[in-house]
Amino acid sequence: MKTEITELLGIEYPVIQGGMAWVAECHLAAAVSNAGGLGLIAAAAAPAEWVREQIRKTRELTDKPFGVNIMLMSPEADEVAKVIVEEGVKVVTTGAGNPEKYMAAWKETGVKVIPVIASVALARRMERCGADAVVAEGTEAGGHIGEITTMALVPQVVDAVKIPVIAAGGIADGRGMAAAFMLGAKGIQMGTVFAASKESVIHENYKNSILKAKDIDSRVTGRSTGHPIRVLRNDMVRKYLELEQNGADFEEMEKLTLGSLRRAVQEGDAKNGSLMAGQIAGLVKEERSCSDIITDTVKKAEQLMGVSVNE
Ligand code: TUI
Repeated sequence: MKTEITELLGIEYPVIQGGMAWVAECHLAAAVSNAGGLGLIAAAAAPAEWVREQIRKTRELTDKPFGVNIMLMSPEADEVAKVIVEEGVKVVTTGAGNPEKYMAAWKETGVKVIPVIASVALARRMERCGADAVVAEGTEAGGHIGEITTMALVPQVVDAVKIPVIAAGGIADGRGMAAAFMLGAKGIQMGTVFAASKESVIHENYKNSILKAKDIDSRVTGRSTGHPIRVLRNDMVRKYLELEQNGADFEEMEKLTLGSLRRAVQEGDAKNGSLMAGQIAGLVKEERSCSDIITDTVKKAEQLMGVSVNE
């Protein structure tokens, strides 16, 4: 399946893995890349040296292209930006901010830069400062989100920029992929379905929470603090939303969420951990390999579109 994205990145299928904090490490990244997509290591708030180590480990597990996702709110972001250059990483995606100050250094060394954006304004700005593509991520996505749905955001971003657009948020199968192409996207990014894949190293309780989730099981915490995060509902989320509704102060709410993603991913605390996942979790019913996920998704999308995407 050839599109501007497969050509830009030198990959077989225009499928990118989401940069999921604590979830997207070397094994998942390599599995997605080996399956013909673009695997990503999520730098999240991890130390830059951890990212370097993960890059080197991923290279041992795959000879295909892979990338690093930088979470721009991380205090380590400056250091991670340097590690990307030093280690010769080919692709970087960014989230939760504006990566402008790193663009010149990355472009100079030939790193392909794909910011994840949630608005037309940021997409335009990223194109002006040299982005190679953008991921337009709708509010259906898991984790830190914007306001606009994928259905409304993708065509508006497609009309606003000339660089290729990758659609994200609410996509977990070939129907979602075909819909994204109809909106003008040249590729898709999926997170939740890969978090629940066989190669994902997250605790089985977290995986089971995704597999069990229904359509209405996600909630958004942090709307009042300006950091909206989509997670699956549990005891912690109920308490958080109660505090938020009662106008509790930031520190009180922060106490609940501090370390909560690690508690979910590593300890399997499905009650008090932060189970970041998208609204599409209800569609993810079984643990499949990354290769099965990608080939099923692409096959179904091609069948629905009736043509190969380059025609
Ligand atoms: O970044 C994501 N998803 C994430 S990051 C994350 S880790 C985290 N943990 C706690 C608090 C915050 C983050 C978990 N999930 N997706 C990409 C994304 N970026 N969605 C929305 C945005 C975004 C939002 C505002 C990008 C830029 C922006 O404003 C930039 C500006 O300065 O204008």
